[in-house]
Amino acid sequence: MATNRTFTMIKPDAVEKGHIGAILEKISSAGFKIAALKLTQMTKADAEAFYAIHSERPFFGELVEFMTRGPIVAAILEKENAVDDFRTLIGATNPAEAAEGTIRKLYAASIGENAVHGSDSDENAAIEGAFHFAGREQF
Ligand code: RTP
Ligand code: MG
Repeated sequence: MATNRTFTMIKPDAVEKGHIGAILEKISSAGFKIAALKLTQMTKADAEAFYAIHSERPFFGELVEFMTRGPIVAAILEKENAVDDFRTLIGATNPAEAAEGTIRKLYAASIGENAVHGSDSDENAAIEGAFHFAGREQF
């Protein structure tokens, strides 16, 4: 399997609770190399664009409100099979259904406030990474 990339955000709930360090440690220990990293905050327009695919879902307004309420950590991660392996590391969307030891099982409170984002395809990883990082911020 070739080395490739995924995109992640440590969401406002996990940042508020002081879990940035612990989550980055889990990510590094799982073999992901950090190719880009920053603390930032999305505007309402940013979140509406980033989550445009969910714009017709009933939770869209809540999702935009949540994702913009405080800073996030955005990162591009590199590893073999990065997209699938990262989604395994974070666990199911609903932390109640997430496997033991996963980031969402450890740090997420609910399906809405679930601590981390992980891209769902190589194509979306590239789009989402470019949404948050200029070329010169990617290593
Ligand atoms: P993500 O995109 O954040 O990695 O999460 P995911 O693929 O596991 O889940 P997705 O279906 O893409 O949903 C995106 C985010 O929307 C929020 N959500 N809330 N209240 C709800 O029923 C609900 N469902 C989804 C979550 O923050 C979810 O991660
Ligand atoms: Mg998703």
